[in-house]
Parts: sequence; C-alpha cells; structure tokens
Amino acid sequence: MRIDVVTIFPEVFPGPLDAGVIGRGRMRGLLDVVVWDLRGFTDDRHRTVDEPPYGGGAGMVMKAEPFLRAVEAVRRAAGTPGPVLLSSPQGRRFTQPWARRLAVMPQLTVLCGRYEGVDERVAAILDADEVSIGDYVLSGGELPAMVIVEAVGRLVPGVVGEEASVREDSFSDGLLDHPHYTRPAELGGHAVPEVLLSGHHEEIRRWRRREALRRTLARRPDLLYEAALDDEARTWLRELRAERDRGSACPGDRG
Ligand code: 4HQ
Repeated sequence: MRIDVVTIFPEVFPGPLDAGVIGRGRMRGLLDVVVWDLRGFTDDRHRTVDEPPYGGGAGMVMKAEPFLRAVEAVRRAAGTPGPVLLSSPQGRRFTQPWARRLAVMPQLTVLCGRYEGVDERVAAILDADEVSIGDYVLSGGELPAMVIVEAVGRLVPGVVGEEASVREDSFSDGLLDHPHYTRPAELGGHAVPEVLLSGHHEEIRRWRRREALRRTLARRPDLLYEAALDDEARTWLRELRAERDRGSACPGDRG
C-alpha cells in the first residue's frame, strides 16, 4: 500500500513512522509513505499557502490551489489513486472499521491542514473525506496523518508479524480489550487472576471475553450499541449490568 501525505512540515515525517511495526513494514516494502511539501505547489515568490478569511475574522485559511496541484501530482505519481482524506475537527470520527476499509485500498492521500483550516472547496473539488481523530483541537493535521498511517498501515497484510495479534486487538470485535498480565504472579499485593495460571484454555477464553465486556460496560458503554454480541456475551452482559446495578441508586442511568 502507498500513502501520500501533503504538508507544509515535511520535515516532521517519517518521525514516529520510522520506528516499530510501521518502520519495519516500510523497510520490507509492504508500505510506502511518500511526503509532499505543499510549498512546492505554490506559484509566487513567497510560496504563499495561506490568506486571510473572506468575511473577516481571526487567523488564516489555507489556499485551495496548492492542495489541488499537489493532489494532481500525487495522482500522476501513484499507480491506482485511492481516496483523499483531510484531517479536521469537523470530520467524521476516525474508527477501527474506517481504518479497515482504508487498509484494502492500493493508495491513500492525506492532506494536512494548519491555521484555521483549508478552503472549503478543496474537499468539494477532490471529493475528500474530512476525518477527525478526536474531539480536541490540534495546531495541524500532521499528527492526525501519522495516526492514520499507523492505524491503517498495521492492518496491511504482513506488516504486523503475528496475525493473531491484529485479530485479537481492542475494537477488533467492537469491544475494549481484556486485562493483560505477565510475570511476576504477585506484585504489591496484587495477584494475577488464578484462572490465567490454570492452563484451562476454554475457561481463560471465557474469562477474557467477560472481562472485556465488563470494562466496556464500565468505561465505554456507547460501544455496546454497535458491538456484534453472541448469546454468550448477551447473557454475561445481563449479569454484569445486574451486578453493577446492585451497587447503584438508579439502575438504567448508565449504559
Ligand atoms: N486539526 N482531528 C486544525 C485537528 C484535527 C483533529 C487538524 C486542527 C486540522 C486545521 N484533525 N487543523 N482533532 O484538530 O483531525
């Protein structure tokens, strides 16, 4: 897979994308990250990428034409051009299912905005999808672009060595992950749950799935609306809700 990134700060890449799983995937030729300097697509002496907003107000807006020219160059350079993403707090939330859909594409372009954002016509003309990595404000789209490369890149077949580890990740079944433990078996008065030392694989599987449900119910009940739960999980969820509500004045106030 090839991911093209358009930015006024090309020097911050590859940055974290050189380390770990993504770095190795790039070295092995499974993933190609190509970074383009937006200023290379300006046409004035000052290499202007921003202008004051029409209608007035604080801050600057990124001009459309450099982005449009950059994406033209990307489309010429990339064999089979895929979707264009534009990072923005106004975008749809980036999720694991979205990352999975992107990971099967041969190519992806990520546009990084700065200042107050990018001229609205860029997304319209390029049919770009605006994407938000979360409800907080950053100064630019470079970190969101790296987040997207990391989340999508590790789903490209072969990038993560052990396929089971991708299969068993948090969110892979729409739930939070279960707790993990390693040696020592006792630490500061906290023992590792006995069942994990028992060697009973079926019991361990059931414990992990139940703990994943317990955590999801406690911390992210919103995820339970979307999760595909089998009969076993729905039964446990009823038990876990009852357990929880025994200690609560108003059952039903929570998820
Ligand atoms: N920004 N998720 C403003 C973000 C952001 C986010 C990127 C800041 C775009 C213009 N992007 N620039 N949150 O805060 O994606």
